[in-house]
Amino acid sequence: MAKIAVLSVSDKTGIVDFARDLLTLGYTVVSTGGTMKTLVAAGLEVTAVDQVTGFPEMLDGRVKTLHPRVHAGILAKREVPAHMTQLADHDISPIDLVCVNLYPFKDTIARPDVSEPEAIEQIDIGGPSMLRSAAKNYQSVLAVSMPTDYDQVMTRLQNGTVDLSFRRELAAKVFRQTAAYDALIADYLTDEPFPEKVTKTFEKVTDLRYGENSHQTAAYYKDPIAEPFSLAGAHQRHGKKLSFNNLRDADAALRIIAEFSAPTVVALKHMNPCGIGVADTLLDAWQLAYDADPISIFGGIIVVNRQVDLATAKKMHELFLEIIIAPGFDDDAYEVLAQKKNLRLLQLDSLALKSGQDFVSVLGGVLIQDRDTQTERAADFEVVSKTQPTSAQLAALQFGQTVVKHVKSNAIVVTTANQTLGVGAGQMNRIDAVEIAIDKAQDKPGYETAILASDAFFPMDDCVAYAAEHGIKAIVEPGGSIKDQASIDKADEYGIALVFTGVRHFKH
Ligand code: 93A
Repeated sequence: MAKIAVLSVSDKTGIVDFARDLLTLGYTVVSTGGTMKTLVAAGLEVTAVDQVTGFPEMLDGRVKTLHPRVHAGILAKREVPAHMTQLADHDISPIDLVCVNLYPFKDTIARPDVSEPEAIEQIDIGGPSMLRSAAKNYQSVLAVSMPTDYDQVMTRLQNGTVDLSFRRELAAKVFRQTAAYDALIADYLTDEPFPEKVTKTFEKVTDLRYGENSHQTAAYYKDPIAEPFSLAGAHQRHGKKLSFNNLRDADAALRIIAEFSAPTVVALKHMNPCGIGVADTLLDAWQLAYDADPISIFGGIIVVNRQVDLATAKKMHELFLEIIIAPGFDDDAYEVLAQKKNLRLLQLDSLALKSGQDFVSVLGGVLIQDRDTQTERAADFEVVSKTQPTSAQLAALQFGQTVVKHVKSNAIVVTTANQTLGVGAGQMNRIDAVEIAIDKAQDKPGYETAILASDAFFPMDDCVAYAAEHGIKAIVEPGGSIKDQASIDKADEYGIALVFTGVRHFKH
């Protein structure tokens, strides 16, 4: 008896060749409407599925293959005589291979104008059912669920090297795929951002050389509907493959650049900005970001929000850098930068951070929270000191406030209106962060106009006192401490400006 293959695919890529090879191997090919049309048009001999079921396709194609003649043919255990007898009693032929790819639900919901009824119509029921039946019975039935697998499946069929482990691998692929398919549908139909059970799944982008350290294996996965403004949306133009730490750093840097519209350069190391410059030209912004901390920028991750020009590229080329991310590179700038074999050049068209959720792994689970896309502007500030900030100071306070939310807590930054001068990151107490930021800043040009920004309130008046004693004239912090008054009194004692934002921006 000829072996039977059921072919029912939405994505017709490669299906004609695959079917032709199956026919050559002696298979009977059974197919559904559109797939059959494609195969017949290519001159292949195909049996319509309704000839097998004895039942017409109905309900606009909603019921095509959902029939015991199909599913019993797939699910019968060949080694169980009673199963085979029952098939024979009902004149059902066993099915040996199922090749299905599903209605394109993901592509459908990615269309901005799609209506819910249109999306619902693209929920495949019969396809996953056949695949799951085949995968459950993988010992006897080959479950082929991806066009990228056709070649390997065919080669193995031709060589007679379809072994159990390969069958099992294909079965696992099916269940992974149908699980992800259903998760996407569940997410599409869910309005609350935090449902009872999180159904989100991720797609593998690539294995990584290693994780945070060389003894840790790692891989990179992306959201199936990845945002354009994300590393998954970036195009790597040059250089070594991104590492685990590169990806995390680049992600942190992207979140910062999204805050700025004027030409900006963000230099980042170990998830914290080490230099940020904003200017009228990218070259000037580069110089500010570089001067902010010429030591830390070595081996840094750079993100800019303008096409990289030759002059800026030449400056960048003088340094060892890990990554440069930009919306584009002038041809001559690219040539200069690409001279370094390992330097990773990434192009990202969109630089707008959308709201969404961020995931953090903890032992035994994940934490999910809304992304911190809120940024306070000078208009949101409440001046609590007797001394009013000048308009120049207000601009600097706004810049510092924008930057400090991207620094690991406890975080303090000392900045001008367009340049970071000192970054105190990740300290276990706030006064240490203040001391580090001021220590790094105080010998730099521009310090005399610098302000200090804090990601969370001052628990005591020591931070204000230390800053004032070291020449800082204006400070921005959220406020909200029971000892706020002590900090306000200290500011008044020194005659400096203190403003509250009312919003804390911890970054743990
Ligand atoms: O509408 S369905 O859920 N009902 C079915 O019985 C069924 N059988 C196969 N979708 C069904 N399929 C799907 O049709 C397959 O998964 C495949 O994506 C598609 C192929 O249809 P056609 O051959 O008509 O292009």
